[in-house]
Amino acid sequence: MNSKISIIGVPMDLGQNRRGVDMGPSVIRYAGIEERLKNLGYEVNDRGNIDIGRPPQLDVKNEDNLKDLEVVVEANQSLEEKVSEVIAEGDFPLILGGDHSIAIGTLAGVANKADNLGVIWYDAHGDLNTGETSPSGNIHGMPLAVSLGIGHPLLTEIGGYAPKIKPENVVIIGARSLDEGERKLIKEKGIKVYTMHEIDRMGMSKVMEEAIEHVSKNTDAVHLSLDLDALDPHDAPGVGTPVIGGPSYRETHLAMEMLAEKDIITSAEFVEVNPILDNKNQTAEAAVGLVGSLFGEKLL
Ligand code: HAR
Ligand code: MN
Ligand code: MN
Ligand code: MN
Repeated sequence: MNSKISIIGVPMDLGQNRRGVDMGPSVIRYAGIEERLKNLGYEVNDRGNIDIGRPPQLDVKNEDNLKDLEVVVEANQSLEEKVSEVIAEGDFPLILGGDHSIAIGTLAGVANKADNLGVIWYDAHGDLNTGETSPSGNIHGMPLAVSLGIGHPLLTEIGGYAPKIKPENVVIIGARSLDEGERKLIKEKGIKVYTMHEIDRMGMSKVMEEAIEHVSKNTDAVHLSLDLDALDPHDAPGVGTPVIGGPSYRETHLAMEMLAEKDIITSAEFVEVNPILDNKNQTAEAAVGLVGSLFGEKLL
């Protein structure tokens, strides 16, 4: 693992309806992320937050069924630049959300420097909607589609190129809420998905073995995009769109440990922590625990 980590906060809450997720970066910092990583021997550079040029809250969909498109585009452009800068300086980019729409900018920055980027999308949702298929118009339900080059050109062209990733290099883990259009896209593109059904049947250990194999094949870098709503709401209540029946903290922890063992992750983001909906910062603390295991923390 890279010994230098740069943290970038993205206080974005315009990709969805519930305010509060903009405080995600603050509460994850408060839960001790920097100290946790320093204790593991990493050099940590907290680069502060991306500025979100934020208009009055309208939550109005434009004619393409996209809420707050312009602000989301602008923030993701700044994020793309910041992530590119961090990678150019040789650091591991660790991004703290903010809602999941920020993965658009993260992936734009990360894929800039990789020829074939693998992606692990750990999420209760597929985030494969477009303005046409989205039931909500919320851009946080679209970043994986956007990164595959599918969606509004203002989003897909962030960073000045598209697509960022190829469907065969993506693995979705933990899915249990997929919309009609997302299912269609998964089949059309042949995207590898481990839903809760496969996790229940195979166990997390086997799922991760296969997932790691899948994203390491033919790739030169691997990004982890971890949406805290992937976890069961018992273990991560502080998220805007909880879905019952998810992997536990323990199972997710094991997934992170297996990624650390294989040492394949070259960038990561932890998103969707909403302290207003949380129980005494439990979800931010879970996020920090998972970051610890991703970066090699061991009990003995
Ligand atoms: N699929 C639904 C939509 O597009 C709900 C998406 C919820 N999204 C997230 N991201 N929290 O995973 O509106
Ligand atoms: Mn998501
Ligand atoms: Mn590339
Ligand atoms: Mn989700």
